[in-house]
Amino acid sequence: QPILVPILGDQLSRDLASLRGRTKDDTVILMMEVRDEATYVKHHKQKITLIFSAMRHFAAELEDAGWTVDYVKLTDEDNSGSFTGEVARAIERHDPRAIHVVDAGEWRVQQAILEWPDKFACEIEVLDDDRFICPLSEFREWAEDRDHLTMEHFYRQMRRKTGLLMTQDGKPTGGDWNYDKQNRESPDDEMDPPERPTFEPDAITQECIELVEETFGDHFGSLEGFGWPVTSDQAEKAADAFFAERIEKFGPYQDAMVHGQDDLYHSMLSTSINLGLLDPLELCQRAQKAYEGGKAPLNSVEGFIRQIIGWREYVRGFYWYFMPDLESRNALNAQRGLPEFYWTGETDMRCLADCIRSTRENAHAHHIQRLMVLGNFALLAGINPREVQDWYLVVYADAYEWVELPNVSAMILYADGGKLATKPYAASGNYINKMSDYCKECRYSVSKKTGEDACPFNPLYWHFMDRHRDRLESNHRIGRIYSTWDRMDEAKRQDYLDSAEKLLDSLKPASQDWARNK
Ligand code: FAD
Ligand code: DLZ
Ligand code: SF4
Repeated sequence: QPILVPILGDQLSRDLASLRGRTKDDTVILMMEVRDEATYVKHHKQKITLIFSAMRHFAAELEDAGWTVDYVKLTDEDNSGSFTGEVARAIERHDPRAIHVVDAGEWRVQQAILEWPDKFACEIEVLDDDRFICPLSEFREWAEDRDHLTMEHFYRQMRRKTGLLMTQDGKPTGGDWNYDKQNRESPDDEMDPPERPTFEPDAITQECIELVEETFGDHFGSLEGFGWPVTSDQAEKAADAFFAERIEKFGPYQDAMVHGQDDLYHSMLSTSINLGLLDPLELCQRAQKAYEGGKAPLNSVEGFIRQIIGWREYVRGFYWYFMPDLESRNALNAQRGLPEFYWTGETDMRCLADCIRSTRENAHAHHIQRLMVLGNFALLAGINPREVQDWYLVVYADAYEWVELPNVSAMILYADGGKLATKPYAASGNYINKMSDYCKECRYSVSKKTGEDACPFNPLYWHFMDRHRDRLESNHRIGRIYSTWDRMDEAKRQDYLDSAEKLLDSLKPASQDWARNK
């Protein structure tokens, strides 16, 4: 009787806890393409293609290495459509003495796994996902008794724990923990980002592209130009290119946005890290080496390391700490439907149109686009968190609920009531103008505050501040803004509010359900 080891679509790591220490002759690995996962939201076509192709490549590599892999394809005749259904069928086929599975990334799937001991007669062992640096128990211990879960404090704990960018006497390298002040360059002539490597679809990927077009043709997004890494070798090549060509300027330009230029100096590694093709700690060690070898400045390297051992680990801990409540939080009582243009890209707001174009073409947008353009608009316009959550989960190839939900609910929408962020990330057009070249050729004028031609972010900003005054006025990081508001004369304030109301009334809700099947 073998041990059955189910490996989920985002667990494609050779060093996965459930494989470690196992012998090839008494292990059957189970991988499952299932309809439930492909349709619980209507993922971007590139996202499904990426996951299926990476799963198929991973299975082939394991087989080449001598493992027994039972791979269930989406089109297999008796495919039950769910993880639990497929495990049940695999138990019939292999009669295992036990099942060893690693914790699922998403709550929904973990709940299903936790029911297996009641459903199946064999022993079930659920293992910690130790590809993350911070075990969930450690996060819980850190978070308990804190009102605000300040990421920066958590990050310092992770720096000490990993020893990354730490001196021998326990001080942060360079004397500071964080160099973000040097990381806010606007786009300028110094920028000349090289092209990132993309990977031509091979026969396996091509087959997945055809399957997805055929089966999920009505899902959002384009499959043209699919070039994501689908194996760990390709992902390593993508990482090599980042460390050779882009990390140097990663820091200074990490908040910059340029029309039509989608990657800039970002690593574009999130899809590979989240699938398990790259090890996050190793990437951070490589970044540190780039600094030590004089190839990249400290502000770039520290910024990159903070995104990974800080933000990425933090949001994962945050997700498990606050689930399942996090999903339904709506502290600002935002009730408006998501405007149709999030799906079609048809808007005269040039910043939003460009971010949505990149999202549709690449299943990717970089952080500041997700935060300060797409997210900021949803926050200011009071879009219902559920609809925003669904959108982000659908459209990005790197989106899994554990990372998407904290970023959307807590970081951009303040729907958690301020556990993650001490204030909402609300900004007027001025911020976007400073950090991008979007406004120059926009049909709206960023310097106009109200009226038909004013940048919509301007009146919406004040409308947001005004409607949430009760909650935000006492917030020491944002409260001062109300003295500016109060100093305006009554007519000007009314002008802002009227312009915003008009805009809000003009937002067309989506004419079809792009996110969920009926
Ligand atoms: P880089 O800019 O090169 O950053 C390096 C790495 O740091 C990323 O690959 C990622 O692993 C990590 N990272 C950076 N910021 C974050 C963050 N806020 N949370 C977690 N990890 C981070 N990232 C996802 O992986 N999946 C998501 O579903 C996702 N949804 C997001 C939704 C919103 C509203 C926002 C504001 C951010 C979201 N992010 C998400 C974080 C971030 O935008 C992406 O990780 C990043 O754009 C990926 O591109 P990159 O690999 O070039 O990142
Ligand atoms: C996102 C996704 C999709 C589209 N399809 C599958 C699949 O068919 N089989 C699979 O194992 N995983 C898939 N995934 C990723 C899972 O949703 C992911 O592993 C869980 O969200 C983790 O909890
Ligand atoms: Fe966006 Fe406003 Fe600038 Fe237009 S003017 S690109 S809407 S910020």
